[in-house]
Amino acid sequence: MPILRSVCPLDCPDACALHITVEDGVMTALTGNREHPVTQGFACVKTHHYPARQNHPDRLSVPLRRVGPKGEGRFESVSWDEALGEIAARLQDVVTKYGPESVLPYCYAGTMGLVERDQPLAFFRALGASELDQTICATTGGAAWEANYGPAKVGPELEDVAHAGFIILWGINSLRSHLHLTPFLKRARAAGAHVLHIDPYRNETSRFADEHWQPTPGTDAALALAFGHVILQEGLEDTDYLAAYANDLSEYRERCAEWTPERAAAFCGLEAVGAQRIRAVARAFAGAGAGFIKVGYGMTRNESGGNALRAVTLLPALTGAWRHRGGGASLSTSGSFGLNTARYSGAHLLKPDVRHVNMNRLASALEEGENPIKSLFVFNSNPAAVAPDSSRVRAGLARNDLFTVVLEHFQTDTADYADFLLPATTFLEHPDLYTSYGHHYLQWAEPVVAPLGECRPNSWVFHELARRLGLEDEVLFWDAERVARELLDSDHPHLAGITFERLREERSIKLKLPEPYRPYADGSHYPDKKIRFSPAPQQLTFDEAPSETRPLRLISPPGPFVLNTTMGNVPALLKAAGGEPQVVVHPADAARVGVTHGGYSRIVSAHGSIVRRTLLSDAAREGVVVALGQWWPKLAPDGRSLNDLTGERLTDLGGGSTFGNVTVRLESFTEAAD
Ligand SMILES: Nc1nc2c(c(=O)[nH]1)N[C@H]1C(S)=C(S)[C@@H](COP(=O)(O)OP(=O)(O)OC[C@H]3O[C@@H](n4cnc5c(=O)[nH]c(N)nc54)[C@H](O)[C@@H]3O)O[C@H]1N2
Ligand SMILES: Nc1nc2c(c(=O)[nH]1)N[C@H]1C(S)=C(S)[C@@H](COP(=O)(O)OP(=O)(O)OC[C@H]3O[C@@H](n4cnc5c(=O)[nH]c(N)nc54)[C@H](O)[C@@H]3O)O[C@H]1N2
Ligand SMILES: [Mo]
Repeated sequence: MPILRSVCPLDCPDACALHITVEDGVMTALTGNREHPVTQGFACVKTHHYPARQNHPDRLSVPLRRVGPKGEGRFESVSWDEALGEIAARLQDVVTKYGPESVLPYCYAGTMGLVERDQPLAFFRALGASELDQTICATTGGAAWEANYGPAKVGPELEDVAHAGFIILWGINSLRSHLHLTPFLKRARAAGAHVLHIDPYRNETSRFADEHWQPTPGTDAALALAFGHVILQEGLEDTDYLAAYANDLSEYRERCAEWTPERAAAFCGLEAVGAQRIRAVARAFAGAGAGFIKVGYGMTRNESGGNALRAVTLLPALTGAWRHRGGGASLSTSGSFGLNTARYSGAHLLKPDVRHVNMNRLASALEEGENPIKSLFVFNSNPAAVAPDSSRVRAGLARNDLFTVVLEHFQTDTADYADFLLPATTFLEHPDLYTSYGHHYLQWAEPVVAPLGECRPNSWVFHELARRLGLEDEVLFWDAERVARELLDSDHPHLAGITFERLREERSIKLKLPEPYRPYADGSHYPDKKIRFSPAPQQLTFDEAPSETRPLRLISPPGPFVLNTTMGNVPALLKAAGGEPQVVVHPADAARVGVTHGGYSRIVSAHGSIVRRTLLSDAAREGVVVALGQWWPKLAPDGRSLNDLTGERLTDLGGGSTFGNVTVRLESFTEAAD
């Protein structure tokens, strides 16, 4: 029975090296590659169930054309030739009548493989379509990181976390969203490191940690500045490191002075932790030398999110932790790969003055108005579920004058609105190149099974359309190997000696990093090497704050058993996740409105309302409603998306999404009453 190599394509920092069992041409099992230093032989529960997704009876296998009204999801099968011919003609018609900027691609991270992920954007850039700003997830964190440390998000080696002396898992449920960090946390702990988890929701990672603090969401900047307060007040900062590599510290000192531990404890809702413990942790972090903070994206999804991430990730610069192996902070390792992206995804074809659409504002871009989008191409994404203000997104998708093409594995809620629904291959059926945002291995995967039915890679579809529209740049027609060779054609030192031939043979190659790799030991990556303490980060106040009508804040962390909505129709995973979407509410908040454990409640925000089964637990802190994971709206009891509750407001930095900003009220719900 052949065991074949592949790479997990899901949007997760771990980018696991996989072993796939194929029997009679069918994938039957999957495990982590034992030889891979990060994957270490195990896959997470989601990926472990990928065979059930791959062989799902509902996989799309032929091109489809809409027959019923938009949103109803009724289609007839057509040949590829007919589908592509008609799509090209209608696209050409839209471009002629309304101009190319009336066309918008909507894509994100359904696959992290670079060939099938963003390379198709070359087609849209050549066309002169509106440019999608891919802001739904990581841009606030990225902008904040780069504001402190200069170009590119880089971080210490995952493996070096084993050397950390004091670890803060700050706003990350790493046991679920970054599972392969765990062995290194355990090693650090065995060597004496203390692990503190800072998260408003008590989850698997809180139970793993030695200590858990449960702050009010959106207050992280205040807490980080209070740590700074103690460190500066007690002279625990690394004066040599700061003298060499900090820009002006004076404003930062003033900010920290304002945030006494007492004030922060009260502001952050950490009365139970107390100012003394905040002081003790600041001392221990500074005293550990190799203090390490793993930051998640959760803290960035609100109005003060960029400032929060800046304040938190300046702490290892303040203490000089970057000088020590295993010390520092890590948001992402994605900037370490040094690939040549000059022409990747047609970057060179992007017109400087073309219209940009922030993907968090799809609802508005689709609204009839001055120049609404007239043609939408969706691939690697499920905007009817994941994009903010989804009732308005759906209203836009329902427009009869919008020509929509969706490339998918399944008939998602978004696909229900397609004029053409095209069957896409999975990562097991097409080759691709993978970086990672959690480790430093570059990986290549070849197909391990034949495509199902008439499924085709995204790249093939856009090659065909480019040909039909007479577009000419060679980049539009690159195959996977050509894309990989181009990306590897770089003189970045981290890629020294990594050729496509080696990658095809070895499949996973570690970047050539200095040993030990301490990316900010010699300051920032700005030309002057100065880390930007100034302008100083601050705790911003929120325009959308809890009020009498909406007293609770809603957060929506990743679900343990799903990956955004990608695994959202795999029965075993849905069962493990409780069979239907749920929210967790503190018993005191529930009691006030008469909501009982296991019953349904209506959750009302400024943008909409949804009905969800409600679990009462102090795992959610008082004042906070936790909605676990993204579900297919059509599989929710009311057929609605969690994002009916969220809005288009953007963050303080990077134009990011504010999924953690929403204020809501809870009402008890009985079907009889409604
Ligand atoms: N199992 C699973 N793993 C996933 C995903 C998934 O859907 N499921 N999604 C993947 C994707 S797309 C991404 S971007 C990453 C997400 O990565 P992260 O956003 O880092 O996600 P989590 O690790 O769940 O960490 C978010 C945590 O932050 C907490 N949080 C929310 N608001 C705040 C706040 O204001 N302050 C603080 N301190 N904490 C807060 C939440 O309760 C949650 O536990 O995970 C990836 N991995
Ligand atoms: N309320 C709330 N909303 C959120 C979040 C939140 O925390 N709260 N998290 C946000 C975050 S962090 C993210 S990253 C986004 C995620 O948003 P998306 O990137 O849209 O992720 P998914 O929902 O998983 O949808 C990906 C789709 O791509 C498809 N797909 C996978 N591989 C391929 C392929 O090779 N070809 C094609 N054509 N399709 C493929 C899958 O079948 C799936 O339907 O959601 C965001 N939405
Ligand atoms: Mo994400």
